[in-house]
Amino acid sequence: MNDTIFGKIIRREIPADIVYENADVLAFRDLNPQAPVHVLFVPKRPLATLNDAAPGDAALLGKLLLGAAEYAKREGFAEQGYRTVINCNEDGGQTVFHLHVHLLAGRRLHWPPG
Ligand code: DGP
Repeated sequence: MNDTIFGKIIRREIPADIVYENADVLAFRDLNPQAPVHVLFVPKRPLATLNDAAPGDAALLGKLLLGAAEYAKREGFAEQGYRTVINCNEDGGQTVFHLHVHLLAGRRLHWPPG
């Protein structure tokens, strides 16, 4: 896949407010937050979209969600609640083509999102 701004963040070529990291996952605050907590969990090994994930990526996809839950517990808002979202392609509103999980928290989130 082509490189993206998230690849540059992973390689520390451009700055980001990194809040969580493990061997496979990096997480940093969204530049345009939609909630008091808005963090993006990205795989260090890039996939462009969820459509590009293969069965062999199942563990990596799970690690993104487990990372989000671990962060929520660590930061103390897991019990209060949060939302995880993956946008895919045009109708999903995806703008950066390096798969990422949005973690939103810190306010009551509306549903359906519209
Ligand atoms: P999506 O629309 O699902 O592709 O989400 C992309 C998000 O990435 C969007 O909420 C804004 C965020 N974003 C875009 N460029 C940057 C950047 O350079 N740094 C950070 N921290 N976030 C970015």
